[in-house]
Amino acid sequence: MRRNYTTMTILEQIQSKKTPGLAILIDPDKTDSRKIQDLTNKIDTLKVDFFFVGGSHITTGNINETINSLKSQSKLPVVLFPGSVLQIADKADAVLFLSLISGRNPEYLIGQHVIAAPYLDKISLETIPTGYMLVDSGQSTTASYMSNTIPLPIDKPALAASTALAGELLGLKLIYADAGSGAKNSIPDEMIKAIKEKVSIPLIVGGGIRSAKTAQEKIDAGADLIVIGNAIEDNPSFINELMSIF
Ligand code: 1GP
Repeated sequence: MRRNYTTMTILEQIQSKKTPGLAILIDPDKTDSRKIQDLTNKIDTLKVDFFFVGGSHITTGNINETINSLKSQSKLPVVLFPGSVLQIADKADAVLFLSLISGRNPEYLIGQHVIAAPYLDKISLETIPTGYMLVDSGQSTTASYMSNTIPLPIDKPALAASTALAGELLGLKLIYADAGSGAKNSIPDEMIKAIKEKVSIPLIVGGGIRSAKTAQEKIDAGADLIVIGNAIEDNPSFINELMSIF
């Protein structure tokens, strides 16, 4: 069963954006309703586009409680960024249906998707086919460990561009280039430019962005949507700095 949309879908919102967007990544392990309230009080909802919710490895957090807190305190759409099928929740507005195209682990290219498909069909959640590319950030990340994949080398922009292009040719609707949560190095500007030269679908960039200057550099290089998690978790006031560029 497919949902009938009377308003723009999340994908259409991303595709039709004329200016670069910002998504705040909320890791259910590292938040609670008080922290979410503190954050939502600081947000100018005209400048933040989405909450992304998920993580490569969730232990104590609860996806549904996190979504409920976000929904009760903000009108921003909540998009799942799931580390596994266990993180799919029907209260979200959409899910990034991630195919880990930088890796060669069939479980994250198609396996988890087959497990999730009947449930996604049942709950009619907007499902956005997304090519997910992990890029080496200078240290091992939970995402590469949990997915058992080797990230793209940081100094191979052409390889990243070919991977993204293959994703687009396969029919994926978004590319998400991620250095991983808390990455030491963010995605290099040169790599972002190389990907943008090859693909026409929107490019999401995240991982290791800790300053407004770095976020601006990623936007200038061609990122359509920036994702920031740790830097805002560590210092919610960082959002004020970001507001000057979005
Ligand atoms: C991780 O891209 C996201 O998957 C965000 O990363 O937490 O380092 O901002 P950070």
